[in-house]
Amino acid sequence: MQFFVVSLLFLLALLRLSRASFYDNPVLELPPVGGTPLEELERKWGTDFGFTGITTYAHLPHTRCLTHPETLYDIILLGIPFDTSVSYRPGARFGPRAIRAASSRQTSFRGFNHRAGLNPYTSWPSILDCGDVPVTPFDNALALRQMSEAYLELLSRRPLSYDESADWVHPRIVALGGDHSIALPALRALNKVYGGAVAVLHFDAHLDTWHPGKYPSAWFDSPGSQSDLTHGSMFWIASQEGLILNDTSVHAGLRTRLSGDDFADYDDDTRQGFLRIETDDIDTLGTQGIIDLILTTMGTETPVYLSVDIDVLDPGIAPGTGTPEPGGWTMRELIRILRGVEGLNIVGADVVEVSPGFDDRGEGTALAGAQVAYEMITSIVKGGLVKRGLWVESEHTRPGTEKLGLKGLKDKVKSVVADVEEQAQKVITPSKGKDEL
Ligand SMILES: [Mn+2]
Repeated sequence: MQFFVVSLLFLLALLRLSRASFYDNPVLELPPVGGTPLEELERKWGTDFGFTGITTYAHLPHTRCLTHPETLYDIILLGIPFDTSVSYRPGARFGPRAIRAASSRQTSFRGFNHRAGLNPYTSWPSILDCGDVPVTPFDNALALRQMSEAYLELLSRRPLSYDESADWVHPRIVALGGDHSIALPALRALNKVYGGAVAVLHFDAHLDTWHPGKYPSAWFDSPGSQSDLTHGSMFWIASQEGLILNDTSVHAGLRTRLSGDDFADYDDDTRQGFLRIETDDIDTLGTQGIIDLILTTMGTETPVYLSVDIDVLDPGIAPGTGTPEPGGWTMRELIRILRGVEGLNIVGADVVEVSPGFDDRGEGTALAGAQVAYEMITSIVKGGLVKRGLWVESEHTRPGTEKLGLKGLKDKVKSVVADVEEQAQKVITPSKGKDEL
């Protein structure tokens, strides 16, 4: 009997030991965790892998905000699946769900943006995915009314982190298009809430400031009709309505063909007050030159609507879009420029024209769209920290990667070259001449 008890105890001890760690390595032991049963459930099952869960943008919590005014927020993702004013390939109505799916590998526990030095999802604001505005595909006049009303409704709500001294009196909406004409209802709502025109920073291969009559048509005889609204005319309409500041707005990444035999489209665009940065300018100015040009034109105080048409990228990178134009920027260049202008006062943003039916099988275009939204959210969150005086640059810089400046960079290159030469010298200098062997 005694032997039996001792054996049992020994067995139990063995079992206990064998449970200690999968790797039998005490360092990997997790500390004991206390808490309520609810906390225990959350601890066990509360996180997702990239591929699990109901699809929201970056696994953010979802509320159908339009019908739940009691849910407060600071920044929201809002799908606007409207695509019935495109001039070529339709399909951007599926953009929001494609961007959400492509954002799956973004999670709050691995959301640290190393380029910006912060994790937007664990920082100060409440960020929600508010789902889509249910827009009619049958009637563009009605759709425009629906989009304008929805945008205004959500923008008018008091933000959760309301703070007048930090200029945080309205929430920020990052809209997922949809075709580019969704920028018109956004601008109408922003003008109402901010009490005046805003500047537009517009990344696009195309101008989108075209007069509706620039599409030659014998049928164009009634200005102000529903057919005026296209994804190439919405900024013209917005300019006519006085929604866009006409001395501080910028196009970036232009490479569209122009109407007719001359630069008349550019002249029209100039009258609407846009500075034009063409795709090719990156070769002469570099990304930093483009960043400087944008910041000099727009400043850091002017309220800015940041609008990114995914066709600003090269169609080799982002083929899933309505009106592709060869010869565009790379995603790396776009990220660099977006990060460079993070100091702008962004009051609203969109990423549009992702049309997943034309995307590659690796969902490259949707991935680019998801990344653009992530960079936008990062900039808005960071801007909020700066406005609150909570951003200390040195605390957010990875040790060893402080900005070197041009001289520092040259010195670093020189020292690397010297090292390589020294190593090479060792390799190619034989200890004995061939003849001596
Ligand atoms: Mn566009």
